Amino acid sequence: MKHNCSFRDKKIETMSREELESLQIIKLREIVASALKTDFYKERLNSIGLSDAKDIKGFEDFRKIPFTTKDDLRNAFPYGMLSVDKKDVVRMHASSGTTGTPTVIYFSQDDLDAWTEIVARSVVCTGCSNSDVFQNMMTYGLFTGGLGVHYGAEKSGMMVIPTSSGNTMRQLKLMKDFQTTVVHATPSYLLHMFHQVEAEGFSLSDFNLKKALIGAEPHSEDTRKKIEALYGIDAYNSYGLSEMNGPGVAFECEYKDGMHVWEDGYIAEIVDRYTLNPIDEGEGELVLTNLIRHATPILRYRTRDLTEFVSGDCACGRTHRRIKRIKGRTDDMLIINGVNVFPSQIEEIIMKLPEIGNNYLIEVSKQGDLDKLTVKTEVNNQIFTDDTRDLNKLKGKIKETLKATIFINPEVSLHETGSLPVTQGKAVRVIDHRDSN
Ligand code: DLL
Repeated sequence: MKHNCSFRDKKIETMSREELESLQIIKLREIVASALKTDFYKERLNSIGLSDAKDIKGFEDFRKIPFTTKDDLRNAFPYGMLSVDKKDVVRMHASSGTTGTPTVIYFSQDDLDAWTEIVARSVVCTGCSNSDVFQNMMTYGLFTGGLGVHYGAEKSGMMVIPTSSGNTMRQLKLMKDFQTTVVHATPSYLLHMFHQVEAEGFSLSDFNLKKALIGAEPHSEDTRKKIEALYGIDAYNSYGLSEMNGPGVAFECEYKDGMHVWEDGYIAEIVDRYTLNPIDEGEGELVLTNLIRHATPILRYRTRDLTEFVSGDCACGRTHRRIKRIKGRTDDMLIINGVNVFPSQIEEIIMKLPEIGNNYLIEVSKQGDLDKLTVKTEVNNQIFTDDTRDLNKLKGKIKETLKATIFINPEVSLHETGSLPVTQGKAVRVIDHRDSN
């Protein structure tokens, strides 16, 4: 394999640890100053005696800041985390909350510029250059994967084809017509797309694909290798979350040996998943602080993602620390074809319907290479009459309501009261048949 390491900003990407850490502290003070302008952080930071960002002298002070959680963001909905005047906000994105309330993030133009720069750096770090044609197959919309990568990819000089997700026939046609060299997609979608190539009347030799940037959902090293072998390309892991802007938090370089966390943009900590104390070695929960988004500052955010730091230096020469691929989550959030869903969201929706009984079960499985969500629910027995129209109507209603809220088209099956399994003790509501390792 050819290693052709290129830097976008060599000075920043190869800073010494000392330089990086002093830059982080400077940026931290600026972001804490913005945080103190929000109702939420003003109260939270004042409660630990922090009322002036200048009081942050180093990492010791930083570690006194309490963690921020998804629930905090949800409780601050819609504007409790906003630190600037609404007229200075130019974009918002949102992702699933644990219940119906989404978590929302706002960007000023400066915030978007900083994010764009970091995404441009990320794609260059995988070897992309202005001679590439980049097809962005991630959803454009509230999800950050589409628009977030779009501007960074443009900034890197690539020609961007903004296809968004879905419509495989059209994706393949555009890949052929414009000789796309790089795609950005979820790994599950790329596996799925491969099986459509022949079915849609194409052959691999029609394409000029060289690379795939894959992320937004957990996947194994074997999945990466499978994608690489099927298409004859290199695939690079990309990690991010909307609370930290979206994609561009951590990216693999050409050596594919862990993802570099851009430490001039984020402070990464790994904490013991039980004690929540920061650890330098071993697996734990990733906690991130966003140093570059001032309109919605988020400090010490518990991502719930499990990973560990990669030790040693990377052969590419970048000094920004690397994290290993995400091993799992510490909460029950499911990622279904790249879309985040909490079981509590599903429960909230179905339990509002009067026909629904007490027990339900959520099953996630693989259908081909894509994930499939099945919601099995007990219903009042009156509905099981000879007339199946009532049943089908109810099924349709549940499907539609779920689809409108969680953006996933589930299979729904209805069961007689008392027929779904009941577990002793804590109810088991979710069975995940996928193998995510
Ligand atoms: O998934 C942002 C993104 C878009 C990342 C495109 C990469 C590419 P959210 O919808 O907020 O944001 O979901 C964030 O997805 O906390 C992880 O659990 C999971 N996740 C994201 N990237 C990876 C990855 C986007 N490379 C949540 N490996 C995160 C494993 C990932 N899990």
